[in-house]
This record gives sequence, C-alpha cells and structure tokens, in this order.
Amino acid sequence: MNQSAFSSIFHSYRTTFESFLDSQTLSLLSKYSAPELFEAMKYSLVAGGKRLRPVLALASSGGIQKGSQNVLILGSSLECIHTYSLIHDDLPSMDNDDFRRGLPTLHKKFSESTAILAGDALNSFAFYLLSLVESENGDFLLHRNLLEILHIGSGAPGMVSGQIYDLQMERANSEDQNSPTTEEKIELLRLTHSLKTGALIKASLLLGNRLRQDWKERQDSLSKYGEDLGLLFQITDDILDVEGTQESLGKTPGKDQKSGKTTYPALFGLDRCKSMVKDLQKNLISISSDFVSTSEEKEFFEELPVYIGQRKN
Ligand code: GRG
Repeated sequence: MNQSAFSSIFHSYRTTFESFLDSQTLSLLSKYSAPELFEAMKYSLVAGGKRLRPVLALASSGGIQKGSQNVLILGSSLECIHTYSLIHDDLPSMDNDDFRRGLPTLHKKFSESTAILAGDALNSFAFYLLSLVESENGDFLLHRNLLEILHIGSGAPGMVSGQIYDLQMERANSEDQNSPTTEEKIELLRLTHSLKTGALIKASLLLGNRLRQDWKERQDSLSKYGEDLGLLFQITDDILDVEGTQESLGKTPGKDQKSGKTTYPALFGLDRCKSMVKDLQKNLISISSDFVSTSEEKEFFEELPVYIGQRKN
C-alpha cells in the first residue's frame, strides 16, 4: 500500500484538470452566458471539491497524455453535471442546505431562481461539451457512445431517478401507515445509492475508457469497479454524516439522522458499515487486476478504494 504515490498521481490529474477548467472551460462558458448566470455557475464550479469524477476519467483513459484535450473536455462535462446536481440538491425543495464546500450554497448567495437556472444551464452545457471531443480514425460511433454513457449516468436511467427514489424513501419514512419493512428499505436504499451516486461515478470511468483503442475489452470490469466504488463512496458519505464535523465536511453534518433519513448506518449500524467498507475495498483491489495494464494504473486503482474509504470530506 502506497498512499503517497497515489496522492501524487491524484494531485497531478486534479491540477491538470483544474487549469483546463479555469482557462478553457470557463472562458467558453462565459461566451454564451448572461453575466449573472455566468457568475452563478462560476461560483459553484470553482468552489473547490475533490474533482473526483474528472480524475476518474483521466485515470481510466490511461493518464495524462501530451496533446490530448479530449479527456479534459470529458472531465469538464462531468464536473458540470456534478455541480448542477449539488446546486439542485441543496435547494429548499430538496435538501435545503445552507453550506456546500465551506461556502454559502448558491441559492443563499444569489437567489433560488438563479440557482435553478444555473443548474439547468450547466446540465445542457455538459452535453454540448461532448460535441467538442475530436475523434480519430473515423470513429463514427464515438460521440454516440459518449452521449449514451453520460445520459445513462446523469439522467433518467441514473442520477435523476436515484434522487426521486431518495425523495420517495423520505416520504415513506414520514408516513405512519404502509411504512416499508426493513428488507424493502435495504432494497430501495441499494437502488437509490447505485443510481444517485454510483451511476455518475461509473459513467466517469466509462467515459475516460471510451477514448482508448482497447475500450471494449475493459468495459465490463470497469463497470463492476465503478458500481462497487459508488457503493463504497456512499457508505463512507453516510458514515461521515454521523462522524464528520462542519469544518472537515464544509457542510452541515448530522442532517441524515435529524431528518430520520434511511441510510446505511441507520439500517446496519456503524460497525457493520465499517466492515462493509473493508470488504468493498478488498473486492475493488481484486476487480482492478482485470483491467489495469501500467504501473501507474495499478497504483491508482488499488489505492483509490483506500483513499475513498478514509476520506474526511
Ligand atoms: C438534484 C438531479 C439531482 C440530483 C442530486 C448527486 C445528488 C443527486 C445529490 C448530491 C447530494 C449528496 C450529498 C449525495 C451523496 C454523494 C455525493 C454526490 C456527495 C458529493 O460528492 P463529492 O464528495 O463532492 O465528490 P465534492 O465537493 O468533493 O465535489
């Protein structure tokens, strides 16, 4: 186990992505936006965050290759989708949060209507960005595949349905009659998490991978890796809501428990969740051996589950 080698790979992917976002993506976005809309989108896009999804796309594409802007365009697209989902999730009609990434949420800083519109514009900009990916060797299927992967991860087949199931679970918990059994709750929680969080994480890996010549051979094992990584990410997120602080998280902790939300710790208890984290970490290392080919990839994909399971925000 070598977390410091992993950290330096993660850091180099993240800084490469952030300089592209600051120089290329934001200037393109500003070209097409009303000034107030741009300021709102920029406020959320540059607020920090781990940049996990762009980093995953970079890692699954084979790392940073000279002259290849394609994967940075894909990373920007993923970060636009992720940022829009956080903006909308924080709205009064959804989670009603005042803080995100240590700053006032967008609707608090600007207004609720501006936050809705900024999320809408980021969502469509993410799909426009895919049109800027350049294909080589007459690969006519490339754009069709990229659009499909992003749609499955972020739209009705993925994240948005996950959010609907999440809201349904909350409603069911607040109603006295016909409340679901524990088995039904576990089943719905699994589905919610795999769609709400896991689908975009899996899409990040599949988008980067689609830029490679050998993308077909790696697709199935990367999908499995993405599904388990999404689950690991979400169980850790639920644990952090119980054990994290406002300072480390940059948002209000303890909200799940307060609102009686169905979460992994609520259903299984913290100890069982921590052993699930360990099992998932082992499983992920084993799946990674099916697709890694270089020493950098091996380092990254074996250490990533450790990083995700130990993260503090
Ligand atoms: C509103 C359509 C719509 C979807 C919302 C993803 C989502 C669905 C809501 C986000 C709320 C949330 C806390 C989900 C749990 C997992 C998650 C996505 C956490 C935040 O992602 P990080 O930790 O964030 O990658 P940073 O700030 O590092 O970018």
